[in-house]
Amino acid sequence: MQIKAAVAREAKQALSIETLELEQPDTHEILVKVLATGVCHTDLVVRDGMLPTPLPAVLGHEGAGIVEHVGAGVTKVKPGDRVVMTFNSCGTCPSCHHHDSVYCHEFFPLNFNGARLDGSSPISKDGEAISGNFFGQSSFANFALCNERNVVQVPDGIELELLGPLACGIQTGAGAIINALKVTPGSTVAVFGVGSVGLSAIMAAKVCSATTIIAVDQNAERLALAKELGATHTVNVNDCNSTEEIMNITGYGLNFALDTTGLPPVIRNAVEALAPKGTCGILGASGPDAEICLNETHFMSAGRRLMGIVEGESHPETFIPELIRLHQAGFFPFDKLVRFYEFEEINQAIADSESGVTIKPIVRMPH
Ligand code: CXF
Ligand code: ZN
Repeated sequence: MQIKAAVAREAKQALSIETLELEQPDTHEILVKVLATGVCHTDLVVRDGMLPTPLPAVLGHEGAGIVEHVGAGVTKVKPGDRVVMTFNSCGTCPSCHHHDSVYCHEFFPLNFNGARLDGSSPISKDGEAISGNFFGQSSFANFALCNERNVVQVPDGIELELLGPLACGIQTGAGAIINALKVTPGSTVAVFGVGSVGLSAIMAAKVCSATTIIAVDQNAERLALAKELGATHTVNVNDCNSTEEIMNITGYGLNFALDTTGLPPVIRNAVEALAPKGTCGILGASGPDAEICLNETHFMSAGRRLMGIVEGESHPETFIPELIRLHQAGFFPFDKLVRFYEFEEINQAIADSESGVTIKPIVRMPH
């Protein structure tokens, strides 16, 4: 079938809106009529060639829409179901068997190869190969193919167009706090970097009843929003040394730190602000050459921990509906991060995300 898609053809360049060919679903694939897709920082990292998806590619991995058609072997969803599309996983490796599909042994090939595992891409243009299947979806398009393993049904009673980012950026931040760090009531938490992932983490820390929640950033407007969403303190790194300021606020340091920047010097600051037995989570994609430098004695001698976290260690089928319930109960107002754009404005959405004007752009697809 023909689809309208935004194609990344060159690093750092605008996406071009083109008409492409999309294959019909294979046995375990699902054709989704995409209503809206969030823009995630990872889309831009891939566009710029820092992760291995070959260009040209249809990116987009926070898609929400309605099941249009399913492959012959699909039992999980049916045409008409409301769904979001999340990361893909294999279902057969030891991690998938242990219900830990975020750490699927095939996570990178399945989500970043721009093709199915057999090397085929479901997208093409007049015989030209175009990477598809990005995060098992390539949802910067009005139709996308996903898989039984990365489709998640969502309930009625909430605007479907709002829900795509729950399937990546928002579950990444909230899940890091709730599922991975398991922030405890009464604890001290700091979140370094308060973009969409960091602000989701702030809201989640409040849900977990942390008593001290510190937002660390250099953008005064975002710090103000962090306060509105649950931060008890803000630290602007333009005005002070974050470690000293966190020590002043907490007295002895952090039980939990979460770095959302992926920047090695910021990660070092986050670890330096940990209390004894404190844990720092990291989740940013900083490219293949980033290395973290820590002081060995400081890190070792007080039992401090550093933890890599992918997609908030979420089990999307239960965690996404849980986030929706929290939202409906007023405890997780993630809609405050969102601004909608029309499909023709996708490059403006990306520019506004890069400049920081918009925290979480969502692009509505044309039909
Ligand atoms: C990605 C970041 C790089 C590691 C895998 C998960 N997050 C999605 O945007
Ligand atoms: Zn993402």
